[in-house]
Amino acid sequence: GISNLPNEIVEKVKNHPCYSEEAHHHYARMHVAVAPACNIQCNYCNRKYDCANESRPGIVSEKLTPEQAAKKVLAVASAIPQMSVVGVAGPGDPLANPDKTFKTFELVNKLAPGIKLCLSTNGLALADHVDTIARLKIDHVTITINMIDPEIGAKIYPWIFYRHKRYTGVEAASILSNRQLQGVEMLTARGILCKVNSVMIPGINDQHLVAVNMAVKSRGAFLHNVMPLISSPEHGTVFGLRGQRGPTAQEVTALQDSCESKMNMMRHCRQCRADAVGLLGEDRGSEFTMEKIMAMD
Ligand code: CLF
Ligand code: SF4
Repeated sequence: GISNLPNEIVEKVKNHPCYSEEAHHHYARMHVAVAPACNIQCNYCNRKYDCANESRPGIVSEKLTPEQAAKKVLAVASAIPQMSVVGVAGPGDPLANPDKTFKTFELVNKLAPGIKLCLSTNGLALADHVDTIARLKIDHVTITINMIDPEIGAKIYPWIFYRHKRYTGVEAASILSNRQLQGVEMLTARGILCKVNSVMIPGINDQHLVAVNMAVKSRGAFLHNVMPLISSPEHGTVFGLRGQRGPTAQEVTALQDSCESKMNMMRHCRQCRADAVGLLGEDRGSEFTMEKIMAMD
């Protein structure tokens, strides 16, 4: 539970449905899909799901401008009073679209003060934006970290695009890993709550995620969320991981158990869409398309 945490942290998590297991029964979140571009390639990506950008069936998210996103936030906030958090989590990487992402948060701060802001990123560009994140009072940041060993990373990430240059293989994974861990350190040094999501990929990083858990805990991450790779033919193409199986529920639980003694583990993640609206596990996004919101005026 959250009751044994310091007061300032309890204040930050008590109505955040992902950071507090208790809160997820009562508080809702919404994602606004304002961030189409990405600066890396994950082998498991198909850009429909977030905030670990999973691969599942579904329609492509409705992409919004920051102004449309703010309008949608106001419409949802008045229809769903339990909506406490607005997240930008895709469909690409929010920090590969910094102008759109931060403009959206600025507008939400102005038009709907009191709503918590949440950001999910692969971490490559994070260190460049920590000042802006702090200035806009984005109190919750999720980084998807799947490895700390670049040899393993090379099997997950075919390339990254960093400082105007494309990198591949072990070199790419090494840059990404250094940036991710630096990002965790910079956020926690500022008192910004940092959650780490990891996608569990059997035979690739499943044994390794205990080491990832220790690395992020020692750098001050608040919560670790191990999520299963979702991979089956009916879920469509998984970029670069064709034929890769996902872990069983038992395998995920066993890994969560072996990390639990060291750090808070999130066990109620529902692997949301980049435009999800509502309580975790429910998706009311189709009630709030831009077309319907415009018709509400
Ligand atoms: Fe969204 Fe992610 Fe913020 Fe939550 S989702 S950006 S931290 S407000 Fe939550 Fe959804 Fe799991 Fe993400 S259940 S996929 S952990
Ligand atoms: Fe896809 Fe996200 Fe990976 Fe980018 S960071 S390739 S959007 S899963």
